[in-house]
Amino acid sequence: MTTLVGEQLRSPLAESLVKILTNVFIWASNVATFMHRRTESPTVTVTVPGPTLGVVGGGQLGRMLAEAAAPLGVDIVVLDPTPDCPASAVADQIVGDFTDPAAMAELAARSDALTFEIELADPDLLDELAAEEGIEVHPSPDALRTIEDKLVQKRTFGEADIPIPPFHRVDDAADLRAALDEFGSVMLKARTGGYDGRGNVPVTDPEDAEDAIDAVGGPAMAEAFVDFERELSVIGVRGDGQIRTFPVGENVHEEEILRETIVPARTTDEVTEEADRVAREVLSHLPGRGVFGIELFETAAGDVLVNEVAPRPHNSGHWTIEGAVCSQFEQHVRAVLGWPLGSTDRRAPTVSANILGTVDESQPARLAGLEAPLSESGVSLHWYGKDEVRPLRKMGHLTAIGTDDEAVEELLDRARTLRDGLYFD
Ligand code: AIR
Repeated sequence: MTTLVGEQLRSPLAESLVKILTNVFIWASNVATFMHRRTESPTVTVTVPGPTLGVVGGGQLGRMLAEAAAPLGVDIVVLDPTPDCPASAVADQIVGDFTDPAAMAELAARSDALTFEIELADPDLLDELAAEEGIEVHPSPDALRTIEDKLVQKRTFGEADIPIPPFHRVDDAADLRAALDEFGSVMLKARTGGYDGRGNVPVTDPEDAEDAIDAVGGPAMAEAFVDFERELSVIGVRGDGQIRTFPVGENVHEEEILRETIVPARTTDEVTEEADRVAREVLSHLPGRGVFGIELFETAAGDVLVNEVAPRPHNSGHWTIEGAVCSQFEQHVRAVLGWPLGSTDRRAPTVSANILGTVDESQPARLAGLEAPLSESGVSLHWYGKDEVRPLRKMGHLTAIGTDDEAVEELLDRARTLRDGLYFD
């Protein structure tokens, strides 16, 4: 009987029938999978005009966000107090303070989702808009609250057993002297508001305690001075149920200001893996979707400690525009809107070099010497469009893409030489 059925099936008519039935089955299961996916996660659609992302802050980060959003069909509107802020060249701008409720309400009214590119954004106002207008805000204002106060930030990570340098709360000179007594040298940091080295004062001598307290000008925290081997950073992104990290970068700072980022970092595989692990751990304690910049110290013993975290795209991730498959700015737009994330893979060894305000006094910004970088293959210029150059202000950056044959030191030298040939006249 079995043999008979087998022989019957081998007839041409039966074989065609089996093929048809098989195809119908495959088609039906494809439809079922598709319908299942549709109910699991909504499909991404764009319209004209596209979805609008409202951004608190319209500096260079807002500008590069808008540049990345355009190809996705996403419009950007920024809120910034400076008329004609850098982002306004590529996005709509509402001129207003970050803490002005009416300006924030206008931003929410014009947007489908809200984010921020500066820690001066007000988490309470963002929470109110989320509750009253039902607008999504990413990252969560709670992540901003944790990060904007450096003492709260370090306490949160310390309680989560994330490796950090030891620290103390400092409200007055006596607290600072106690910290010096315990740690030897410290970095005194304003708890809020400081960035690009502003609000950070290194202190070793207890005699300097009063002056240091005056210099930070408010509630502070003192961190044991870390004699690090090198500084690293990881740009991480949390999307809708996904977490991705970019390859680890190595950062060169001078006077507390980032000068260059080198990818790949010149460190061991073990340290690279540990940096990625620590960064993912940090991300798991910061709610909401979006890009986070995690700055780390590598100690002489090969340990990795968290220095500082930013709840936004970060200067040390600018290399990803040319150097990675999907940049930190595009990832941020995708993440905030709940869209699938892009690949964080590196395309090539990459160095980014900041163009800082190499002037003694503020003056109208006019950058000269651009012939060389513009003539060089694999080098890109990003000018932020700030009309005034101030001492050490971030005015733009150069990115140099290399090949796996070229030592990253040579790429770094090339980027530095091109950047150092630029001047404000
Ligand atoms: N920024 C925000 N936090 C740290 C940095 N660097 C970026 C944001 C912000 C801009 O710097 O894009 O809007 C402000 O730059 P400036 O030079 O006007 O202080």
